[in-house]
Amino acid sequence: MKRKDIDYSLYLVTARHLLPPNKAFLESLEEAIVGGVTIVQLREKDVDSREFLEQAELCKTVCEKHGVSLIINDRVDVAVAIGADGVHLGQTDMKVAQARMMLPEGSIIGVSCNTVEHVRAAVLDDVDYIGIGSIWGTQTKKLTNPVIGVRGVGPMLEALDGTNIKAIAIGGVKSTNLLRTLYGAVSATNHKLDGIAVVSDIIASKEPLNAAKALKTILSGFQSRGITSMPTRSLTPEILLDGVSHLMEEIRKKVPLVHQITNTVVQTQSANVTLAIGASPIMATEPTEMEDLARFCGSVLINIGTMRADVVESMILAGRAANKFHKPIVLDPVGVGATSFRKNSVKVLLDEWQVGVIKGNAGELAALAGTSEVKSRGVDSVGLGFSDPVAFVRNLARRERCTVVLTGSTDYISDGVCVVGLKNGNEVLGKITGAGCILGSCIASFCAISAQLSESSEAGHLVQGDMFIAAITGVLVLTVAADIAMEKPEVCGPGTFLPGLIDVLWSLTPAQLRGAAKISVL
Ligand code: TPS
Repeated sequence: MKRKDIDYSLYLVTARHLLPPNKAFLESLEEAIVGGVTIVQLREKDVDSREFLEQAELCKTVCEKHGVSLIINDRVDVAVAIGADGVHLGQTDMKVAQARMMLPEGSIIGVSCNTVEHVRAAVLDDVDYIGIGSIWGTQTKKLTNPVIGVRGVGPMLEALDGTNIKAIAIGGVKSTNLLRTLYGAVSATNHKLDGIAVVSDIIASKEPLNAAKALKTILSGFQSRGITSMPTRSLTPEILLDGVSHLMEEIRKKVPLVHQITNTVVQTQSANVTLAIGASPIMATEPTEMEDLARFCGSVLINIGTMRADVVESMILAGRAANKFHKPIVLDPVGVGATSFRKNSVKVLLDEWQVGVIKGNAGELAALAGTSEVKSRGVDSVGLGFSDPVAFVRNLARRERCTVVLTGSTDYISDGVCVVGLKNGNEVLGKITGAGCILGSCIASFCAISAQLSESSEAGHLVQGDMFIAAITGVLVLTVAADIAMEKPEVCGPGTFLPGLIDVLWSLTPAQLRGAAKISVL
């Protein structure tokens, strides 16, 4: 087989000790291959050479029967002895150049990589593929290196740009997190994975055929949707406002439920604003009801404003369930730069699930992106903000693979390709508590209706709906309503502003919004 013909999409790494009781190794292996495994790595730890060779011969027979490649872990001598297709080398195994000298011409060489430096070395060694791991925590291998996280894969893939080296993600990958893994493990340059490798999800299964099939279905659904390619849009304010008007009309007709785990300071006003724009709020934090809620709610808002350690679990479960049912997640990382608890919690959440929209002020988004360009005080940002906010939101959206809303005197919104600037909104919004939080509720409500209207319910589509238009709608509705509310004779300050705002939200029409919207495509 020529090197380039190898299909790395579903890569099985073996582990005989993980087989369920009464399951024979070769039987399991064959079922897994029939279920869709495209390449096999025999991984034997703590066995003597004779036993390793025997197992390798047996595996080779099964693999050859089904036309899949067999790779040997670590032991180059075993690979040579049985005529395997190649070897997989860890960072502490034999060096690539040495292995290449021992192996026949055309053999596959793969290397485990945990850092960008490892990837660079693998590129210099001109290996055939790299195994990027561990993506998630795993029980299968004692990890000596840190868990990378789905969001850590992008820079490693980027280091492969311009090469022909294939990339596989490994470590805790399961059918339950595969879509999240595929969706998130993409570089800002749109370099994607060529496959995923699993041990326990297949080997420890009593039904390896079905386990492999489940993974295969998600893999092919994902590929056929081509969801990882950035959408190319040529948008004008008019086209965007058509989309906004449509969502404003539909939300009142369909009244989507919006699950909100939010700030306890502003729960009531968030719920009232949600009702006023035509959606229906559910403010619930009990971990055991998260999955049921995701089933029938249109979206979930996660706001960390008054987050406690005991709510993190609910947030994880809520987002995981939302991803499972293809419902958008809106993350409001309130004051994320203020404490390490918030910073760590947001990292956990973003690694765990694929978010649809992230909304924050300059200080919050700077903290999230890890730049020191913007300073914050408590939950507010101070100073001038970003020198190039357009590039900043676009890059963050690409990196997190979601829509990003940067709030400020101009609000910037990007889906990673297009950036719009919105200039509505009133300074009185800054004088009531939780203005940002109610904006999160507005965005989540329009994400819910957008998802509900989107017809695509294929397995490959992790985030349904048009998050970009939904976020623009959420921001415009609130900020235009704020402008109109301030014109009302009965509104004379922050106290009367909030009820006035809720009244305007309640009666705001698409035509009114169109007339007042200050939107530009940047
Ligand atoms: C292609 N490796 C990293 S995590 C892990 C292993 C064996 C355990 C995953 O188990 N890349 C390739 N082959 C390898 N052997 C490694 C990396 C090293 P589970 O799927 O049960 O979490």
